[in-house]
Amino acid sequence: MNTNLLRLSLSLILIAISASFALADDSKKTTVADAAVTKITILGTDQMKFNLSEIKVKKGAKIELTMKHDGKLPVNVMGHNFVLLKQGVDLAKFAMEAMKGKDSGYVLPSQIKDVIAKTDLVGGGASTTITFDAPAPGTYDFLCTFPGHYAMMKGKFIVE
Ligand SMILES: [Cu+2]
Repeated sequence: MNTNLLRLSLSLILIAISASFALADDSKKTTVADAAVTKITILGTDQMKFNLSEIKVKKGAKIELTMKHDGKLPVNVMGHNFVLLKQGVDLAKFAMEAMKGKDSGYVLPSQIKDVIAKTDLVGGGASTTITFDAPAPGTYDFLCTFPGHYAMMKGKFIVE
């Protein structure tokens, strides 16, 4: 191995070690792991809309996604969730089938195989957070599966 390269990697390791000590002293308790987490907040409204139609993340990202219902209507009237589908899954077909899943947050147990990540259903004022690993680079569909919402509440989740 090239000696200069070796020296360079050794100094990088030392820098990384000192950095983690520095962070450990931080009263805000920031950790190296947290810094690598991509935090996303998506809002759902009483007007049956998401505030985002596109979400972009880097490949390999650890994602912490918060689904927040920014409205006032109760969950049984205007519930929202965030469901990220695997590639090749037909969004409309999935949504039609999901309508039968009232008792399981409008995603049937048999549909879990088509899902990368999903949140619980939330009503006005509530929020819920999930964590998951970014899937392979590509474009994915996300939607809200509350009956009738998918036509308005859907978007693209892009891993770069
Ligand atoms: Cu919805």
